[in-house]
Amino acid sequence: MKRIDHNQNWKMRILGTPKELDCLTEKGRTLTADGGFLPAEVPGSVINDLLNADAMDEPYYRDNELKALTLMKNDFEYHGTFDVDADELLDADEVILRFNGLDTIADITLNGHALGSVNNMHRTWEYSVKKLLKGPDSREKDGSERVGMSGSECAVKNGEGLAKNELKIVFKSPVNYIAEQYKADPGILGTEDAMRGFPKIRKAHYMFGWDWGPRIPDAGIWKSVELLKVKKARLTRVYVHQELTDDYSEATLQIEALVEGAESEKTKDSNSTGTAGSFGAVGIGEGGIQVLVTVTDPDGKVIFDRVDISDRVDISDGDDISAHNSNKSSSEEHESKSGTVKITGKTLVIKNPRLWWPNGLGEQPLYTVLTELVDNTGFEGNRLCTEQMPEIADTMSDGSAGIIDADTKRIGLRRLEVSTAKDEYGSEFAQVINGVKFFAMGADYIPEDNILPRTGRARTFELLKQCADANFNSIRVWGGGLYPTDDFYDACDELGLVVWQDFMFACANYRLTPEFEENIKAELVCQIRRLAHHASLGLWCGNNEMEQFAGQGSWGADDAIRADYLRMYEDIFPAIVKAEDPDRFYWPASPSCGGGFDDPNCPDRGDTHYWDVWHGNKPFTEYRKFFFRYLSEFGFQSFPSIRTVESFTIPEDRNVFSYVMEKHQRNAAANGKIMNYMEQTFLYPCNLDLFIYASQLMQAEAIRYGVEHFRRNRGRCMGTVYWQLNDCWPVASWSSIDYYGRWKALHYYAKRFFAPLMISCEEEGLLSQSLNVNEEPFEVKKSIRLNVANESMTERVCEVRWQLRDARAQVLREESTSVTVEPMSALWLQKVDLPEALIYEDYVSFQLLEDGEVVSEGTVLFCPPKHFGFVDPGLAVKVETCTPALTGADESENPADTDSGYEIVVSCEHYAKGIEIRNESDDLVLSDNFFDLNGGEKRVKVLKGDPTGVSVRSVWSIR
Ligand code: BMA
Repeated sequence: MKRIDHNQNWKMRILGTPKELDCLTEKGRTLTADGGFLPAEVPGSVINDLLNADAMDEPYYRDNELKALTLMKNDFEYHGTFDVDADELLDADEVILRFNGLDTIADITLNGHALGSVNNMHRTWEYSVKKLLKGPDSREKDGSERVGMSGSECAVKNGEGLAKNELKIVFKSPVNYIAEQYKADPGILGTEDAMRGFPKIRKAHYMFGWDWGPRIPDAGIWKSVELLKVKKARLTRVYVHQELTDDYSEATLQIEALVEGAESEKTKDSNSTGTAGSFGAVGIGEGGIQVLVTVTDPDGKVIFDRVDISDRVDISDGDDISAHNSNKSSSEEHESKSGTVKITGKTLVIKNPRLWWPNGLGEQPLYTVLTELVDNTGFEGNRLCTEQMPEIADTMSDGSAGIIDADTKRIGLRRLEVSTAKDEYGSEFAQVINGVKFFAMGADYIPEDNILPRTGRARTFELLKQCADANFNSIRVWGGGLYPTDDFYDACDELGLVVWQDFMFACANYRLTPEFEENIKAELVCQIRRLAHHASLGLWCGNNEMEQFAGQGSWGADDAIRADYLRMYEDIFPAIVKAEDPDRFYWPASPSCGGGFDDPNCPDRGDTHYWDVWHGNKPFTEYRKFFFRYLSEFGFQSFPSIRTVESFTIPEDRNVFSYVMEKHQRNAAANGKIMNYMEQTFLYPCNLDLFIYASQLMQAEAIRYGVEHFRRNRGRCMGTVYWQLNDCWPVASWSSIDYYGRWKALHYYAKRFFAPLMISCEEEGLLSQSLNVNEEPFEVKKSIRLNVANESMTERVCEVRWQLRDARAQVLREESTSVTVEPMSALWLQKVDLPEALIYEDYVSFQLLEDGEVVSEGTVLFCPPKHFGFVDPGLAVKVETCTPALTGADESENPADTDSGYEIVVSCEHYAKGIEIRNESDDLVLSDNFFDLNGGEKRVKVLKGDPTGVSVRSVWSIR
């Protein structure tokens, strides 16, 4: 099969009379007057094209979101032209036009013929188009039979053997569509942060607004368009089963290929675009069509060379596999059934496999599995030379050497399971890699942008690398967004980030009409087939928060909605996962205790979303009252850097309660919450820049307070995935990295609290007893209890030191002890009472040393920072250049860290808490930041950005 991308020669226009033209710039109004076309990018979007033409204003600036939303009340037309080579057409048995992603409600026309209508951005759409394509008049070519349409309709000849074909896609306004849908069925509701009617369209929910996202539902051809030239047959799915022996000395691979016969001229009904394919007379196996598998090890060495797996053919046409796939009745999607066979040939045994591990636990070696479909009829003896590299073979899959299709997958050899075994507390929820239970450490991922063409491989990779740099081993793809692109999973495979993958259903009720059911079944099959081979894919999860909300009757969920709920997530979805990805764990919802509306957010079983801190206004000390089994959401908001704020404001807007700032704060009452928590924590920060700094520190402290507690209770708790990693536009939110990639304090904190070897302190002080300064005086307990968490596979022998100090950092008392920490465990030290400590003037510092080097450290106060008697720490900062090779010691545990060759040296005379280092543009990424110093100095590496003109501040500055 040959793929020809069809992403060039596109234009776009606003259909009809654009509504409320104020949403466009003056230039935009001129350009689009009288239905004028603008150049279009594919893949791309309406907003992207209009921005490229200066036809609209930046939607993220001030309140321009409103203009963008008005724009989306229009319909849009995309128009593309492409040439088809006559010889190629003649050569193909079938030509398929494939849309990898259309957003969302659209009608497609090819050369004036309606191909079909689409209604799901999460699916791919295919149409068999050979008969509709315009080819040149054969009489002018070589006398062979004309391809394409009949003579009278044949295209005007356009150069040698080429003719223009015209593709038209009309996108309906997503805003109007959901408004109509809502009117027709007002009982289907979801979160009030998104626009009414959003559950009724299979378009990423967040695009209609969320409690961190704007209402900017862009539209367009968001993924590539391709023409697939099929000869005889093609591979529609390759599934790699793997099994590891209990001692991990052998991995057995079994490759299962679905081969779909081309839709031949004879079998095809010209009025339909979706009739079944057929192999016709071509058989499977030697002499007919063969499936050959080549496996290459992580070093590029071929370990299985074109092994024929066509010895076992299931002529039941792979029906069990495709049973849930698509629409039998609809002719709109080309999904042939009866023309498909399933091939599961001999198994391949890899001795001493190099195992794939999550970040921090080992390597991420990836094997390559190349599956080739070879047509031996007419190619007797013509076998491709065996040294051929997979890439070469892939590009040659055009039939020239008998290869008619090929599929390349990179896989990791590992056993990745989830244990939900019952135990003394309830039931655990623990991910198990190669027999080892690991503590999941990560964050929830939301889509990176509302304007999808702004995203891409480099940006996604950088974001995920920064997760690995911060010692993440996990990431949850939250269900209100999109199924990320392949780039996302490639990066997770390479970086060792285990993906918790929600299906894209969140915070909404759905009505399971037959049409909706067919649509979502096809969506699931399509996504599972695309993603199932990824080493990083940890589990599939039915939805975000719907078991909890439907169960409690939110958004009008009644018995009918609940019945549909159960059908979807506890019947249809697991059956599809079983058919399409049988080796993977399925979990009905997040949070859940396993389904059936059985106390979904129970703290003692399954996964939990804990929001009493933040949404419930509880102090973050509340975290210590719980021992969740796996915390898949908990979070705390902060403001992004002042530089990020400046990007969307004018000076007059720069007050957190201003109209524009509130437009960029989507969680109702959140600014009040920040003020409330601020009041409990810090002195009043007297300007916006300080307020932002304080809000970030507060967020970081809150999440640290939780994570350290849960890691100390490793075993009972086996995961902390905080809400949320990233932003989709510049906004105040729960993220740890903002829209522009700026690290908030939380991301540096995460790097420390997710470090494999981590010391933390469970202190007793005012925070855990009473924050009311006017309470009748009582004896405040002051104590520390240290804990060392070891999330690594080796036993660690370390030294623990702690000191009681005064505010000038003078040591009043100190102790040290040596500890041996078992692999994958957490070790408590003895509690130490400190009756002599002065609540408002003394603090405790502690360090964990390995081979004489401090690998983890921290400080705790006995009162809230606002009441601590900080003295001016006398902070100073300087930048030094150094040659990385000469400095030798790499302080970081992260081999992924890069090094610019600059070091920043921070020093102080007295205790400094929450030291922030930043440059003018606030775009540094450092090996550490927002740390405490007990006097003395600390050197940090500059990993990204220009350190010229750096400045420092600490909690002492918050006044
Ligand atoms: C959760 C998520 C999101 C939301 C977040 C913050 O529960 O699933 O719906 O954005 O909380 O409120």
